[in-house]
Amino acid sequence: MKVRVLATADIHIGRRPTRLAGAETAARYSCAQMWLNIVRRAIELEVDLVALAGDVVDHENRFFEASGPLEDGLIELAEAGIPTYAVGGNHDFDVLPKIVDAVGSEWFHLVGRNGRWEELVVAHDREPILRIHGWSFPTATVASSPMDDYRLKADDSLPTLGLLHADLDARHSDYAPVLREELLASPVSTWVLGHVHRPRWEPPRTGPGLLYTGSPQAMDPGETGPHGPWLIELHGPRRIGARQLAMSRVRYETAEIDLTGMTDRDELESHLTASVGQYLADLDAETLEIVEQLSLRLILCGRTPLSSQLELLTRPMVEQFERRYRGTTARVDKISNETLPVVDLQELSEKHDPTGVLARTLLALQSGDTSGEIGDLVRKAHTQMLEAHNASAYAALRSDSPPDAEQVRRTLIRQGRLLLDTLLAQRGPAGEVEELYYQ
Ligand SMILES: [Mn+2]
Repeated sequence: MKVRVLATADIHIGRRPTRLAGAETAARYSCAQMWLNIVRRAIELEVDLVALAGDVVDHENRFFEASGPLEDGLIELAEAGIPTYAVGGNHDFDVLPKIVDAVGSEWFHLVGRNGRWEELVVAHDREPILRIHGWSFPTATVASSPMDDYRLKADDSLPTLGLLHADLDARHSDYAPVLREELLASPVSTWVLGHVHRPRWEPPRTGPGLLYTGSPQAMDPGETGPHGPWLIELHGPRRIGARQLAMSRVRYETAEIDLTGMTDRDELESHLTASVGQYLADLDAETLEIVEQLSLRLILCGRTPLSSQLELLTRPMVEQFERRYRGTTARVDKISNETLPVVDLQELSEKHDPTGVLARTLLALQSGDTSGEIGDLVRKAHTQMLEAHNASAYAALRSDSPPDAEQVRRTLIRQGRLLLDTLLAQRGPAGEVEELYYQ
């Protein structure tokens, strides 16, 4: 028999996504609304149960704000005959037990109260269908692995779901640090984990599957990519499938835009607008259908004479830019300038400082000059590159042909440009002011 579970964690009821335009942080995209949407999806899908892996509620001081929507959802699920199993996380270790007791429903179970592992068996028409092993945070911080006390047993008579809020492979965490080996050595069919907001599913191989459901509602620019609850199907203790239902209507993304060749404000503006438009048009149809608010962080790269003015030139874009494509509205949350200035080597070569020396060397290398000092430099570099090429440590890469004089020259130019950009960036605007001052 197939068991279907709608699983999620880190709903953080009480919070709202950040960095959206004012009006849009309102009810429609709140985490409370996401919880109610998840409830309705669970009922539509007629799942056997809902599993919540902690941090369902954002904080104790959100008790009144959170308890209403949480209770409403639990009651809707109960009326549809769908039980809910939850463990407490570091955010709701205190408030979740209170809400469970307040609801007092046989349909809502807090598993592993007070940091004690607990096994519950889920039944359907009095037939056991699934075992749950769960552990709840007893306090806001837990600096040791909950797996140290895990003694529960499981066999292949029923699939077993491990429900835990924990920090995977973070040895010195205050939030229930667990090691992958500990989880994989346990007898459960799959772990459903909370705490990390980035979703990740590792199907079972030799041990259990590992699912970090991630936050169902994307809440800040760090939470990129699709977000939503997961539908887990257990066809038996070792045959498990899981897929994300990308329900978050808010999406945060980062896009890189190359500004090479841009020389004035108009060109820059139309290039940025076109690039964001293209980004939207390239999203797949399913994403466009779900995502209503796309919050973009742009990283500008390439080489442009506008490099030093970009903060000023792009400020209006961060404040006012808005572009729609079908039902999706894109806005720019932040622009990072990683462009490099266009360097005039000829002009720089007149200078009597390290950048001048480097500029003269680069001009000579680019001209193909092989006389005097430049010739010596190329020959020395060639000898050293051949030594590295023939070193026993790189024997496995020996199939590459040894560098010839032309490759050496090109490597020197590339490294010289990098060095020059680094020197110029260190000198920066402050250095220029200083120069003026002393002139
Ligand atoms: Mn947490």
